[in-house]
Amino acid sequence: MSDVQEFDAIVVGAGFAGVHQLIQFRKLGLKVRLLEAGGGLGGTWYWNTYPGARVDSENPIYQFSDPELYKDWNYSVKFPGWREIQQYFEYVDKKLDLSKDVSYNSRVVSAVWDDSTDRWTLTTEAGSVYRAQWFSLCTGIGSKYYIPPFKGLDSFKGEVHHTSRWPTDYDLKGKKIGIIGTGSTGVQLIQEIAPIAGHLTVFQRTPNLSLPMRQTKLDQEELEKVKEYLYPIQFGRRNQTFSGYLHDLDMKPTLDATMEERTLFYEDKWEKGGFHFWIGSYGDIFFNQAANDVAYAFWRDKTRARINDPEMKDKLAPMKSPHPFGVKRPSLEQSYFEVYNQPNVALIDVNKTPISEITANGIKTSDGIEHKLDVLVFATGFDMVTGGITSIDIRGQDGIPIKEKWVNGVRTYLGLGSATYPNMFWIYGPQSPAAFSNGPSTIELTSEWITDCIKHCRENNISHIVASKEAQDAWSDQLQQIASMGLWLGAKHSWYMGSNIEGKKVEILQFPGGVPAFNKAISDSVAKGYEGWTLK
Ligand code: N01
Repeated sequence: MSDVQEFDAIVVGAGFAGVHQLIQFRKLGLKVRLLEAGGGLGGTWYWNTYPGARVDSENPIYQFSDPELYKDWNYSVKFPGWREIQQYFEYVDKKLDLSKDVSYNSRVVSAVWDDSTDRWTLTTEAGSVYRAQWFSLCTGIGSKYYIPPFKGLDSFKGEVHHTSRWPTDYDLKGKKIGIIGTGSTGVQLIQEIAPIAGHLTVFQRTPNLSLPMRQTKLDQEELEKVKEYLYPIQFGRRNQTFSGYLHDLDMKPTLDATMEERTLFYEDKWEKGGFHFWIGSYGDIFFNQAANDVAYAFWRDKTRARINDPEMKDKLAPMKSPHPFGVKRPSLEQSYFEVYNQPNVALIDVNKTPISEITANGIKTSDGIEHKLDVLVFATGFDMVTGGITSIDIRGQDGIPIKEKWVNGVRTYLGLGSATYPNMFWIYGPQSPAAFSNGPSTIELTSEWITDCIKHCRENNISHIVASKEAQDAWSDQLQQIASMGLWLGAKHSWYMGSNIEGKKVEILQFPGGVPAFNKAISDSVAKGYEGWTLK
């Protein structure tokens, strides 16, 4: 065994969450090490560099809220792409000299708790060993990529890529490309490469109810003029809106609005773009199927008008919604639906003609057709929300790996930690608002909670804190109840319910009650003397 390196706190993962924890822990005076599997900062934005990868949160809220950081930084566009977000992380790194506390290319494979010393021991793939009292999992919701076990997977003779492991400087011009998957990743990639592909065949299982992004360039001079007074207000607003964005739900019931009012309201949201038509729209879309149907009909009619071929209209924007609108975070698109009007783009509905096998030359569907390809792209997503945590062998007080504990369902307290795993927290993970919210909003909120908790423990001679089983059961059950009061369970054929991964328990994985309710729950626990936690 190599020498053990001792720290107060270990953070795993260097995306927004991990970087925020590193900054916070340093401020608290902790000796901290951040372990990152990749070769740089950025998390999602380090790994996801496929053409068109771009965030769906609009400026300024996709950055840290610290004025010291935003005063010298502006994005060039409202919704920045992966390269610019990587540059943002490089800027933050340089400004705060972060990398000296980061071990790159260090994938953590195990974490074991010792009750006698109140310490975690973490081991990396390369065999390095770290020990610390506090352990913060910042592994994100989409770090473990997924390729479905198609028959003949290894027989394809062309190039195969999963979108989250994209090769650098890769030229797809003129190639015959097949893409499986039309989630947010598929949408972004498809609209980007359709214009340059020789031929593009898209294999779709669920139509993507994607909204117009309405990208714009940002006026840099204007930003400089407003940021000093406007940004603090905008960042302050994040914990007050349902999803941690600047716009919020309108709680007037959809069907109480007259047809005229509703049309004007919808048109306004539609023209604003981004998530205005989702979390800036009527709030009852999440609870009332009739209201949801009206929103879907508006989306469908707008979308069908952009597609020429009647069959294509039915595949991409069917008359009946494939799932309640908005219970999955919508993707934002720029030209996604128009690319299907191009003669070089084909769309295969795999519900009608499932993929029967991958062959040496391409993909064979159940109608016997072999779709010949040079390149096969898997935009098939991830073992979402839990995968980053369960892929580490984490053993707590009873020595049972967390992966085993969660086989019959995820159990957490406040989406922050789990019973029998003391001094271990996570950010933007299971049973937190995660993808139902703007990343940095929930991340900063949770990261500050964890930091304050550690500060409290240190000031009060408490060496360990762990969620009680009763509190955990209450939170996990309440979360499923909230979900069943609304329409969220209608996303049952997707990662939102864990059903994209064979054998994974089908249940809602994230807290759907909104950022203010989440904030209230985690704050109330503190106000009541860390109710639901055992402190020793
Ligand atoms: O992954 P996904 P993703 N046969 O799981 C299909 C974030 N993100 O990488 O929908 C055929 O959503 C699957 O079909 P279905 C964002 O939170 C954000 O796109 O399960 N198809 C689906 O179409 C997002 O939600 C941005 O029926 C199969 C696709 O593959 C999350 O990451 C950009 C299949 C997978 O879609 C994941 O997005 C990108 C099979 N056997 C990602 N198995 C931003 O804009 C799966 N599919 C910020």
